Amino acid sequence: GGLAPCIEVPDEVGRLQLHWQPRIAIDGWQVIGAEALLRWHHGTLGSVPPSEFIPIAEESGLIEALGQQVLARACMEALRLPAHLQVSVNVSPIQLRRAHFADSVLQELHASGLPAERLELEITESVFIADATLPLRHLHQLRQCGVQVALDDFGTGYSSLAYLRRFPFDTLKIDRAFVRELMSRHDARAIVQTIIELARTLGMHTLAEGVEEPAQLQLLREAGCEAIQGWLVARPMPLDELRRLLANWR
Ligand code: G
Ligand code: G
Ligand code: MN
Ligand code: NA
Repeated sequence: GGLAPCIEVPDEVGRLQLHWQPRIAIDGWQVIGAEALLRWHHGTLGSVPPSEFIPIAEESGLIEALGQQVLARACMEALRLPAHLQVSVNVSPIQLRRAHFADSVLQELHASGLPAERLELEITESVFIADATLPLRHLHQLRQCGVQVALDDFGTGYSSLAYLRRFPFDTLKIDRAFVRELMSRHDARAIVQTIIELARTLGMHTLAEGVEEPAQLQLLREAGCEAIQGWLVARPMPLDELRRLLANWR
């Protein structure tokens, strides 16, 4: 298909850029970290969203090299952010099925000098659709070394609750589908409240994504959510822009 031949050209890697979206503690409004989101600027196609090129990279097997590039760059850029900020990197389930995934992450941390505690990997529930033995072994190894692990898009999978028994995630990221309906749907509100209580019981942190309106923030605060990410605070932006934002933070 259309994009596949383009993305296999190695030169394209040069047009890949990380954008950073800050995350904020609801209580105190400090920036506690930022999520790295990949952007691809194609010469003729313009800006191609990750929702289009990530699946192609996954199908073509290019995701392993791409994921490694993202990790390397994220670690390097993280060193130009304040040391108390954690950086989150999205990881494809395909990456987690490679024999040397954990080793390559540790190698990247070592090469960059970024402390393991500053790195958070975001895993999606789709990891659990197939046999998760190897992915879980990688995650356990990394977590033992201090790397944090978050469950992204929580609540959208088939049996989300069962996944929580399979790995001690550090953070649950409440999917923005629930946040979007927080004001309009009573069931969304009940689900979010339940996720937050569950996370607290299990000793996990909570973060709501896709927060766009003050009213959503208010409900999340009342529900006891710890942190948010979303356009209400800031859109994803290049590193230098994030550094400026942090310099002028209230
Ligand atoms: O920025 P947003 O449109 O930026 O991202 C869309 C989707 O692409 C999200 O589900 C996000 O997790 C995913 N994504 C963004 N960057 C990366 C990346 O570096 N690796 C992987 N595997 N997914 C990413
Ligand atoms: O699946 P993941 O959480 O990694 O995806 C992050 C995606 O969410 C990115 O595409 C990012 O650009 C997008 N995003 C971040 N904040 C908001 C927001 O407040 N509203 C909406 N609609 N999308 C957002
Ligand atoms: Mn994510
Ligand atoms: Na998400």
